[in-house]
Amino acid sequence: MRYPWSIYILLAASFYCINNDTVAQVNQPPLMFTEMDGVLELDNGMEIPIWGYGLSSDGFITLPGPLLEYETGDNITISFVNPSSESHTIHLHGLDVDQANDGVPATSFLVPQDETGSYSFTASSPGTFLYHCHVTTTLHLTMGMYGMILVRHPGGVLFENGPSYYSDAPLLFSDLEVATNVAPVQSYPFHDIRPDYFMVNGKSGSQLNLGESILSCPANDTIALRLGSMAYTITKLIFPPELNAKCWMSDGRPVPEPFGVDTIQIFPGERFTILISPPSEYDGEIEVESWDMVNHQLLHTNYVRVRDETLNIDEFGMNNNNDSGYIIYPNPVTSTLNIQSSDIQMIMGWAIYDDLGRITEKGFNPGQTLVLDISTYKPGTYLFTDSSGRTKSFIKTMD
Ligand SMILES: [Cu+2]
Repeated sequence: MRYPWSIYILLAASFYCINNDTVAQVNQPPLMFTEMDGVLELDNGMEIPIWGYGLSSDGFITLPGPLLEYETGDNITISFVNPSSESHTIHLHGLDVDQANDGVPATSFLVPQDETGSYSFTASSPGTFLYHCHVTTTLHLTMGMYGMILVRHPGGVLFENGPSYYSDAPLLFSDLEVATNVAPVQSYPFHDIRPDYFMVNGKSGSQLNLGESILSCPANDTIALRLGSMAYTITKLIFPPELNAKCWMSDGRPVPEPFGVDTIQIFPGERFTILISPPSEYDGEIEVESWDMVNHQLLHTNYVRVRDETLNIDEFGMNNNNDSGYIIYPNPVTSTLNIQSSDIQMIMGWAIYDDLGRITEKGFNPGQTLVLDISTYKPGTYLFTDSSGRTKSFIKTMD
């Protein structure tokens, strides 16, 4: 049913008035902010508008939003400021929060332009959770307003009487309709979203085959896949048998008896924790299929690459001279590293990997130069890489 705009404005205004007292002003800088002026680079190089969340300390929004990590027993307040021109919320999906703090406009509160809202709750159970904006939800979701929350026991323990593992790999599946992002206001009615772009952690296709998207651990060690879906489609994962995939948690809670899986379907809003153990010399892929929920048609397949960590060194060609796109000096370096794009392309998202393929440091730099203090790095060979795949290796030495 179509309503005139004025009805929406009236409804929004009434929610705000009723709950005005719960829109708290906080003294410290808010943890998060939201903006509607972001840009997502698609796999084909096209740039489309996104809305989203970012950390106030970073000053930029990302898709997905920042990964939030807590420990059980933490008394958490997520405060967020909204300088954007529309009202937004943060709905804490799957967490044990009371109604006033759950970010659903009708029962909680809206955060209008230039207001700060805060959501308080205690993290009660370890698990994988999601957050997203709950205002005109289909539209604000396709625009990119979501992220993942990981909760562990104190000390970083996920399973109190269960297995330990090498690292967490958060994988947030989502999709969008390009035409809606390009012209969000005209996409009326908002619920009619037909996704045509499919992402894992905001990346798709060849973007997933770059450094930080590849999941690595030592051979026969274990990675905990923290899976969650913010998609409009059904996400179907197909695990190669060599990975010995085992499901340990569903919807943020342990399953009664962990079970082996070769495929798993994740519906919108669902979460799973699946442990995988790549054998020695393993280099393969988990297939991520996106299925239309109405027509049951396969719309897209992405691949998440999993690799024995020791293979990363060869992959990066650390000792070869095939770097491209950057001038780095001095090299070798002891403390101050100057990084300069060798053409007009800006650096944007960047990461530095050590010789085991682990991320040492990462950031976002919308400029052509970057100066880093790397005095605390251990001596060794490192690789600087950016989100468009340009790389440059350098050697860190002692003073
Ligand atoms: Cu929103």
